[in-house]
Amino acid sequence: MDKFKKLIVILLFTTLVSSVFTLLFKSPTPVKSLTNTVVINEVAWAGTEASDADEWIELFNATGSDVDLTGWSLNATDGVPAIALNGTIPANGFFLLERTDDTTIKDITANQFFTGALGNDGESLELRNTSSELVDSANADGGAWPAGSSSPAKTMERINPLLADSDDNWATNDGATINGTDSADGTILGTPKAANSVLNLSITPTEGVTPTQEPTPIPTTEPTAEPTVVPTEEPTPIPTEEPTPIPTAEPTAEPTAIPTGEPSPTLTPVPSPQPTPQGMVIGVLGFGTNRTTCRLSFRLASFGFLRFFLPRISCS
Ligand SMILES: [Ca+2]
Ligand SMILES: [Ca+2]
Ligand SMILES: [Ca+2]
Repeated sequence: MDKFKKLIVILLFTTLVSSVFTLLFKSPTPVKSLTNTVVINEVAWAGTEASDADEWIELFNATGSDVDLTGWSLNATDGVPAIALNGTIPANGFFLLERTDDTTIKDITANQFFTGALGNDGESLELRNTSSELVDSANADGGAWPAGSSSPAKTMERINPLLADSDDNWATNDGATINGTDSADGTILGTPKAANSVLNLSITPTEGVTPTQEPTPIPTTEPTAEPTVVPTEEPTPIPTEEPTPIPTAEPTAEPTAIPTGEPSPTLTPVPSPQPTPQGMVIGVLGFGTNRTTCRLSFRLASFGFLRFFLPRISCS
């Protein structure tokens, strides 16, 4: 049993040692090139308003890690200036090179000094790493500087530090976004150790990886609002005139019957022969109770078409 236990221990130990050796001597993952991770970000080739000799250059580290620039170089292709860099540029930070001394930008401390003038007619600058690999450039195609001005002394600023050097990727400081003072306490028309006035991209660098250009989102056209149907005004009903009742003809007065023709004469009834009154007393004969009264009366009599009264005397 003891021999068996010893065998187990030996096997386990061997396996452990083998694993450790595998981890220790495993071929390291190749580090990606730092090309384009540190860029030439701003060039004050015209100096400052205080002095055209007060030139300065700003580098920018587009990665999330500090980069040791020692052993790197920043040279003009014509040989002046030729700067052997020394120092570290912080992650997403700046590295300021002032010409001659620290008063070029009075209120900001330089990371390094250099000598040799930057020609105002144009220079081609190259940034190379310790292996002399070209990391970045400024005005690589030569000729005049693509941006910046000498009067007033405005710097040449990189627009997008993640894009390669090209004339289109440089612009003149806008004169509004500025910082720093020159040796005469004047304003510097540039942005030493600060974001460029013309910067148009926010960067999110990935450590140790060559930053690819941040895809600028294609601005989608603002969706036009769903065309809202403009509510047509509720048509206000045109008030129809209250129909005025057609006046019915006033009932005409009961037409009075127009008497036609001559009124027929009403026949006056022929008085029937009235009994003659008792008549007029014409005399009394006798006395007392034996008295006789005689009266004269008339009686209507007719004879053919003639009519006349006949006198009559009666006594009683
Ligand atoms: Ca300074
Ligand atoms: Ca110059
Ligand atoms: Ca700047």
